[in-house]
Amino acid sequence: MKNNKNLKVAIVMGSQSDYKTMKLAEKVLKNIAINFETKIISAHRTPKRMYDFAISAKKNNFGVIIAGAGGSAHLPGMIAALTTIPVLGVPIESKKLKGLDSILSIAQMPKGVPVGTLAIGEDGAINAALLAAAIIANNNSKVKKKLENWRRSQSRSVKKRPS
Ligand code: RP5
Repeated sequence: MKNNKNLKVAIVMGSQSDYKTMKLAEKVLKNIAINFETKIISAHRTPKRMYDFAISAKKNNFGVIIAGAGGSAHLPGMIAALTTIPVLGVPIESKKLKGLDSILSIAQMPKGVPVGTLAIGEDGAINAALLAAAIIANNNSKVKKKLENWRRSQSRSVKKRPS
């Protein structure tokens, strides 16, 4: 890793069809001013692209990888097998099983290669970005402040009474 202070986040996803969910992660990272790169990488359709990305992620200065995948969702686990950079998996809501297939595939990693699994769909994408920010914040005080501001503004946005 070149510079511990300026680690980037990678947002990868198995298909163009995942982008409507994963773009919410981009939105949060933009808001917290974290550098990121977004790519389509499929474990089964573009295995070489996945391999090349994962083995060069450290030298490319990525500090966290967010991987969204749906169905038989092996992308996060396969990337995690190839690098020790923390991998956060976002289970995409699949058409047939509403994301139950995705979340079980991502969460049920056998011991030895962990993937941090978030909620199915949009909530998962947003929380993956917030968790990535929290990991980056450990070594980056600017990001830490931005994340704390984000939380404060969320609290302020909650009305005291329903209307
Ligand atoms: C997975 O298959 C992708 O992550 C996507 O969620 C799912 C369906 O892909 P498409 O058939 O829409 O390209 O690899």
